[in-house]
Amino acid sequence: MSLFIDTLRGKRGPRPPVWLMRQAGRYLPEYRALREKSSMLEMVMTPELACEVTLQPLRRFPLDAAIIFADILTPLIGMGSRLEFKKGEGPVIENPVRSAADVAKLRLPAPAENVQYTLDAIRLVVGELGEKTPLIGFSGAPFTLSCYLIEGQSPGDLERTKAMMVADPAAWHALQEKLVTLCVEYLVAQAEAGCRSLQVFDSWLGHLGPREYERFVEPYLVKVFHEVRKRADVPVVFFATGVTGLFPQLARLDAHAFGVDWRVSLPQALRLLGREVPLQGNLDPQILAGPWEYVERAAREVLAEGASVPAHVFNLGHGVLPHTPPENVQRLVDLVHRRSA
Ligand code: 1CP
Repeated sequence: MSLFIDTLRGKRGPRPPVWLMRQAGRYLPEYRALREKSSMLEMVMTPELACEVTLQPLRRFPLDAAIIFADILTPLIGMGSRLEFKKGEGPVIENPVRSAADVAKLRLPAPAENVQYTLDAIRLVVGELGEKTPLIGFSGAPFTLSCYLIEGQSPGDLERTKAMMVADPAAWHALQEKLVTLCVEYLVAQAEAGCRSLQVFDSWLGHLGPREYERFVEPYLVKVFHEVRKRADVPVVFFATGVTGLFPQLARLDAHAFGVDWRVSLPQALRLLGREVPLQGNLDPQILAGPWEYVERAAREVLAEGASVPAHVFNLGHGVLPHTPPENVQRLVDLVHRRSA
């Protein structure tokens, strides 16, 4: 039994469960120490290291879930992308996808071949965590993965992505079909390896308006949820930022719960979604990095709002920032744990 899993399935417990997006990462000195010796990709691709980094925040804080240390971009390597994480620049893909011919060249190896290192890391983490703390697996959504593949770097204003969408729809749709398969197979494989929940990250979706979302993205995202729910019996969360204007459309996804960023209140998000569904969020990560007195006030406000929606998983509205004091994370987790509904 797990408070986190029950809450995602719509069952309210004595308090909201809490985990934080990017809870493993540069704000932790023990992460930076390992990172000095290995690159980001080496850490992801070495199951023992990925397992260690996944567990680091759990050793410090009594979090209610762990998330496997990987990246939404690592499965693209097996498709043929030459991916690097460059210091100060973020991800760079040396051979971006710019044409139908580039799309045709993308391979679709099975997860056991493509991301065996992550599946092995999941088995190690699950062995360490046992029954008590569930592990979350994740994937980038087809749209956000397309943004990185096409732009070849942090997507910016999505100039080339939107150009392909409208100027070469055949290439766009062929790319989406491949990425739906990648995403579904990757998520199902993570559940089979022991993940008890899955999260789909569509971090760049907020750059689209509702009409282009409906035409170029929605059919594929619907398919991802439909297929994953058919094949894996674990709750699946959808997360994107800046998508308040797309909530009426996103509500049609067969997701167990929705992650909400800090730009909208939880009750307002629920009204826009228009259906009774558990929500996850939504403290502003920038606030968490500031003075504790204000963090406390803001966190209590999130808790109060969370009490008015069908079920609430406490989280940030986006990932933990590198300049966040670990002390604030400690106090935040304690604050949520002291809360009983
Ligand atoms: O040490 C370092 O320099 C690496 C920084 C880092 C980390 C810790 C990157 C590079 N990825 C990760 C791990 C990661 N990425 C996790 C692991 C688990 C955890 O949360 O503890 C997760 C869930 C992700 C997901 C991810 N990667 C997303 C979706 C969520 C989001 O933040 O919107 C995205 C967009 C990425 C791409 C990515 N990877 C790394 C960076 C710096 C970026 C963003 C670059 C950009 O601005 O486009």
